[in-house]
Amino acid sequence: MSVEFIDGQIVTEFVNDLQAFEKWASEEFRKLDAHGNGVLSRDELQRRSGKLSSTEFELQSPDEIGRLYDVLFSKFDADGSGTIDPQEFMALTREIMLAKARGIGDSPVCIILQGDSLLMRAVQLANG
Ligand SMILES: [Ca+2]
Repeated sequence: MSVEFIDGQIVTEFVNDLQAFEKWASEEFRKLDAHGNGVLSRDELQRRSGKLSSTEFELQSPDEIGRLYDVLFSKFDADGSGTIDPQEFMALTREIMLAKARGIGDSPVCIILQGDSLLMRAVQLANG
């Protein structure tokens, strides 16, 4: 765990680095896929929101993040199957991170990073 300053541009550049981002997204998908059936349920996705709210984005309450995931889940469950497949997950995660990048904007914010989070990868990439 470490404390880093991060701005929206660092996040945006990482998300737009398709090779790095797709590698992270596929690893994260496998971790979230608790049932190992190759798709994510709404409940499997919700576990992630607790992690994000407690470590990386303390300004957002769990309720706010829950509502965000409700909206995004229905938006990105493109085929209406009630589950998110890897391709849908990547689109979902990308949209969330770009939204967070816009929220952070040009003013660096201080955040606590943990091991394998996407923002940690973004900071490592930016620091070379
Ligand atoms: Ca689906």
